[in-house]
Amino acid sequence: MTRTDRPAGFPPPGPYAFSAADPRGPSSSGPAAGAPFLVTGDVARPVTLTVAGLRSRWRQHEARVVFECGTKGPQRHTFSGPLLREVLAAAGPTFDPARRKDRSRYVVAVQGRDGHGTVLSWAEIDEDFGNVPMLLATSLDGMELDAAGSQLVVPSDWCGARYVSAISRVWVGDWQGPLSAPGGG
Ligand SMILES: Nc1nc2c(c(=O)[nH]1)N[C@H]1C(S)=C(S)[C@@H](COP(=O)(O)O)O[C@H]1N2
Ligand SMILES: [Mo]
Repeated sequence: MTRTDRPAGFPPPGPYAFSAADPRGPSSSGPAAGAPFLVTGDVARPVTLTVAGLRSRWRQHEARVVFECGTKGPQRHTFSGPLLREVLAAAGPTFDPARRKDRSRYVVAVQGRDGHGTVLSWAEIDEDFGNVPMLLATSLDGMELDAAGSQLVVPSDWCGARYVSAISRVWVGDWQGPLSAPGGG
């Protein structure tokens, strides 16, 4: 196993290497067939999204990132895609958006088609808390992800494990949900 020391001062306090790119127009490559994933959980409007939908419905941002893979060493990539918080906000999490304390109780679970998955807290992406510009990538190093599926981009992470690729499901919910309502959601 290779191991690269986390650089001093990582993660940077922000702003992260991140810029708003020109919004791309809807894909001209025909119907959005590839790699749909579900946004579900404690949301008012559960939705199935595709990479083409992520590209056409939200402003695209670019993130140049470096992260370490435990087996492959440091990886540098340029991703583009919408902000995770904007996509999830459109699904309507059931918290009271005016109450920061309410928002702070929510978690987000991201699952890949191979079963790898991770959790984050809503507060990590919330502008009033961690304000991390996580993306749901639509492209990776210039390659469109329509066939492969979207990938979670976590510019604040040194470890690559949360960069979940081939996303199949994103679940948003009250952290108490799984405890108080087993099987629910
Ligand atoms: N779906 C899925 N995503 C995943 C993984 C995985 O096993 N499955 N591995 C993670 C790990 S450990 C790392 S380091 C990065 C590697 O990304 P790269 O191969 O594009 O550099 O992907 C992450 N995303
Ligand atoms: Mo990794």
